Amino acid sequence: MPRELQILGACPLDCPDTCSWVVTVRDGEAVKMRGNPDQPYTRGALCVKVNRYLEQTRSPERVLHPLRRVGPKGSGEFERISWDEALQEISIRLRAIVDEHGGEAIWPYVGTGSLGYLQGCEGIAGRRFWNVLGASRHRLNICAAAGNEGLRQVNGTPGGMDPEDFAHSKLILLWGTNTLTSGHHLWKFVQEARAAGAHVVAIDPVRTRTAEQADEHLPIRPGTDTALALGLLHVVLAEGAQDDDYLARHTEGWESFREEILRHPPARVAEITGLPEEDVRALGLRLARTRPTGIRATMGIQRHAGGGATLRALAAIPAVTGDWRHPGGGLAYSTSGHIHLDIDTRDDLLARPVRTLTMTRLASELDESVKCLWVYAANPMASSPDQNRIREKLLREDLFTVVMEQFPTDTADYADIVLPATMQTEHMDLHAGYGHMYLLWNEPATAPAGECLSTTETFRRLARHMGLTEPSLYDSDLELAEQLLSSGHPSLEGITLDRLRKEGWVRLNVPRPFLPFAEGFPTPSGRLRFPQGPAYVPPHTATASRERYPLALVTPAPHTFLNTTFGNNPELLRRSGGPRVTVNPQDAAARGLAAGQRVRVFNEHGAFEAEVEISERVRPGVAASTKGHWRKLSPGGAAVNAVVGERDADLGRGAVYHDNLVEIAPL
Ligand SMILES: Nc1nc2c(c(=O)[nH]1)N[C@H]1C(S)=C(S)[C@@H](COP(=O)(O)OP(=O)(O)OC[C@H]3O[C@@H](n4cnc5c(=O)[nH]c(N)nc54)[C@H](O)[C@@H]3O)O[C@H]1N2
Ligand SMILES: Nc1nc2c(c(=O)[nH]1)N[C@H]1C(S)=C(S)[C@@H](COP(=O)(O)OP(=O)(O)OC[C@H]3O[C@@H](n4cnc5c(=O)[nH]c(N)nc54)[C@H](O)[C@@H]3O)O[C@H]1N2
Ligand code: SF4
Ligand SMILES: [Mo]
Repeated sequence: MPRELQILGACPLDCPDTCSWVVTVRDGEAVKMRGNPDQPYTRGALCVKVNRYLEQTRSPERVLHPLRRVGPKGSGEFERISWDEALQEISIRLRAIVDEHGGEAIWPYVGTGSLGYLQGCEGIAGRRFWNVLGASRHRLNICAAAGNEGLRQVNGTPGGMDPEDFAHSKLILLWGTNTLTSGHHLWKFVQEARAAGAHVVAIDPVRTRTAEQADEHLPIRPGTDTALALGLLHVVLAEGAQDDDYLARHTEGWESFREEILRHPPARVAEITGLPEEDVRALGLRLARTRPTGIRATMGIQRHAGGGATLRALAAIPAVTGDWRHPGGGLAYSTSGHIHLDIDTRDDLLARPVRTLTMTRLASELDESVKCLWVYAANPMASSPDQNRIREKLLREDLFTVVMEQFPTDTADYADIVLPATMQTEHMDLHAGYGHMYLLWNEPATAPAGECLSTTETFRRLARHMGLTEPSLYDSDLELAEQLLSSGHPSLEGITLDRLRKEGWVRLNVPRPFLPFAEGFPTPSGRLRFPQGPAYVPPHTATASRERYPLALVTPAPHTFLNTTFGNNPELLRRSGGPRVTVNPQDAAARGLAAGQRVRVFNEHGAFEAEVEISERVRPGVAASTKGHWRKLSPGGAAVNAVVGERDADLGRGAVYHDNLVEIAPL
């Protein structure tokens, strides 16, 4: 009789949905993975990508043992070595670097490949080890830094609505978010609201699959959303629909923000946003008259010069309308602000203060002062801005590069040592969704493939090999999980590790419906702080010269990959259709482009090749491609981040992936 087990786990990927999954294990082998039907947010479905997760764990391409470079950097030529040899070589190199140059010569570059609190970027993984060595800090600003900071300034936290409460909304604004691609589990709550009569509006320069399903689509000019927010509020004030009582009791800085709103009548906003004035007015009226209105904005909308200002402006809307009082009203950006785990990275172990290096600035900050680049759960060669310059930096002979990976990525090709990493079915982890209100436990379903090790185990072994004596470097995964859950915050009351392991997922201990700001905000004064001064920060594409590079390129999430993860899955790669760029028929005609033609997309930073798609789905003056394609699997050996610049957004040093100018020409 084969022994069959059902193991509860969680999707580790950087997606708001953090699904609960069930893995069927037969005779020690994972044979089936499905979405957990009992979990209220997952409700039995994963997604087109993760439906292939088990296939990926068995991929013949997986890195299964430590590797040492034998060819030139970037060649991807490696020889197999043992873990002992790898740890020995790494120990010697790290010791020499610390002795000669100090710990700050090490850049621990962790990415978003896993959001786990044990194995991934949200938690402890490696950080105590780096503190003992005195390594530089890593600013993980690649995804949500500008928006987080903007919301902290206004609301005191990036946290907002419980996304499940969209079921109660009467008007839903899907604002710069492609729900059906980048976190589709929200859709059932949108549909519930719709069944009860809600109106759904998508605000996006691209007619995405989400925009197509919405009741209304406003094809806004990229980076101008702050102006639209002000214009909608202008109509709300003209209608006298502001909630004066809420404004008086729970906000500050209203008078000056009100003046700023009054400077943005719909006619002016129409000019900035490229939307018809009557559409701005009509949506403003709808907003004025519909309670509750729920706004969904996620990460994409902030990838502009004014990304922080945009989230500040969006946060102002429910404060003016008083929507925070009602279930289904408010703004849902990320629930991460409601997660209060105790992430004790033991910063007290640092002997002295150290510098911080910035994730999106790898191309410029990977200079001679960095002697070791240690990449884990990241694929910067494909994901980070200014790809060509990163490549040059990674070629430096005296740079010692270690990459912990599951696959031979574009980045792994530049490693001196590659360490084989476990996948989610092979290690344990603790997760919290950033698009829902649950904690999840991931129990390993199988033994690790080959000689793969988890992040936590790799750092424990390395610490032992280096003879480090700090006891907390040796805490087991279960001990770390207990520590994480021990913050004492009321939202974790009753959530024990035992319970999590047994049940797989547990809702945070918060009321339902969840009205986080009905009675005030987590700011020092307890009041929301309206933005002061000029609210609108124009995008780069509006302030830079468009003479040589006239098209505004946006590069959002692809349907078939998650960032560059799955970019090597043969079926998903086939379904993606390869690198594409979509332009409006007017822009295609001006360049003599024919549908399906191979083109070069280029600017002062570099170029990539793509197949051109000609469609009214993008507004004139805009070109749309996606992130996620691997360089080495793309025609021409370059991908979209070859044309993305290293500029910072206005707040948090956020990235500007949707705010670049390009030109397109036939190949
Ligand atoms: N399938 C899939 N899902 C993913 C990911 C993936 O790669 N693939 N990535 C994950 C990660 S890491 C993240 S951070 C999230 C990202 O997911 P989202 O937050 O949805 O962000 P994007 O896909 O970058 O952009 C969303 C939409 O915003 C539009 N947009 C771009 N600029 C503007 C603008 O200035 N104004 C407005 N109104 N709209 C604009 C784009 O056209 C796009 O349709 O998704 C996660 N989920
Ligand atoms: N043009 C453009 N570029 C973008 C964006 C955009 O909108 N446009 N979006 C940006 C955003 S939002 C993000 S979040 C970043 C993401 O950029 P990165 O953080 O670099 O994420 P990925 O590209 O998914 O690469 C993650 C890698 O981690 C590996 N991995 C997964 N789990 C583990 C693990 O447990 N251990 C180890 N050692 N490795 C693991 C995977 O195999 C994968 O190769 O990309 C950014 N890049
Ligand atoms: S990528 Fe998102 S939707 Fe897909 S399984 Fe993971 S959490 Fe769920
Ligand atoms: Mo992200």
